[in-house]
Amino acid sequence: MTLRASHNVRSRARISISSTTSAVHSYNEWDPLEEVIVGSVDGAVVPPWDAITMATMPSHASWFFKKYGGQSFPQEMIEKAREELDGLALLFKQHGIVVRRPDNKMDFSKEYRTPWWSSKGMYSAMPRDVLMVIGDILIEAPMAWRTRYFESHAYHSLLREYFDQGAKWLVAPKSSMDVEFYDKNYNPDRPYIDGKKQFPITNKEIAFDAADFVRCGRDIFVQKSHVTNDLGIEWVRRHIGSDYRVHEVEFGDEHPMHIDTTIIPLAPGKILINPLWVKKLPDIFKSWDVLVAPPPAHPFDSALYFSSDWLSLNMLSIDEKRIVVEEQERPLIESLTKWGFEPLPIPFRNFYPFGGSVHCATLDVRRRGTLQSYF
Ligand code: ABU
Repeated sequence: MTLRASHNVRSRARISISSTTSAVHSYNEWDPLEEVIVGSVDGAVVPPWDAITMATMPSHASWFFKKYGGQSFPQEMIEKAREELDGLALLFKQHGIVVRRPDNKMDFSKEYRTPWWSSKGMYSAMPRDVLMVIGDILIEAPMAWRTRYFESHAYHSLLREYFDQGAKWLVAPKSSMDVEFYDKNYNPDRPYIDGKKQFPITNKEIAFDAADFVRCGRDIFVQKSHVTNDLGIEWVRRHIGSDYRVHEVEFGDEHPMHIDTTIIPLAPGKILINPLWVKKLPDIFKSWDVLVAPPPAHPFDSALYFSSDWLSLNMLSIDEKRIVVEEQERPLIESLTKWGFEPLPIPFRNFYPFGGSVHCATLDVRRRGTLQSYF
């Protein structure tokens, strides 16, 4: 049933609210993709150098962030990455998928303040980090970097549209990100103390990035990371309700930030793993086929990345067979083909220095499918 309602007496606009179907609808990483948000690098500003960026940045890339922190990304980098994002959007359109882009009304170069600190940056390049879709719920993540405090606003006009079209819109409480939120004793050179993984954020307040969660229908997997804490995981668990089971997992990445280069579910019963960090999968996957990823194609050209070398695995499935993958990742493309998938290679190398690849650059807003249990 479609209800029509006037949402604002001062505006003559009428909005259409569907009570039965939502424009937002996605339960897993592989159902046929119908609508996707593709990020934008326009106006991207390098994160200022601070304790939290230092903790999560590979040391080989630190010179770049020390030099350019708080300034625009070099224009040439932006232009090359923009071209690749536009190519990705075109590929989706050619496959009949609706593409949405952030509205870019944010000025990321503008300094902003909270009662505790000031910052600026960063971009609307990575909708995956900021937003999560679980069924018809759109969750705005609270984030843990000061430079990303207001980033979700780059998507607010889209979120408002999705809300008008029936989606639930949940905003997680933002932490103060004051000095006590960060662990002043955190030492990146001591990732474990007494066998316990160390993180630069505390549990003083709720924090998570959406990209630390991965969805397999009723079962959702999450890792604690440099941007996701216990409270953040508990907040998601409580708010998405009893249709879902949230499983906390831990792997061997010493500096984890985002799970989407660690375990990559590709289809019911099929999961790709990063062999460097995943020595053992949780028992729940025991009936699944485990595909072990080959090493990334060019591990040594990553001097500027603020990510690991494993962006090769940061892919997006448009259905159970077809996967968008970076074109230079030949070993991975060959392995996926051998396993019966149909990789769709695209140039995306120039996007890597912004800290992600195709999965990070997108948010699968709607996939055709139903809520199921795959375990
Ligand atoms: N958000 C993708 C980055 C994960 C990684 O550094 O491997």
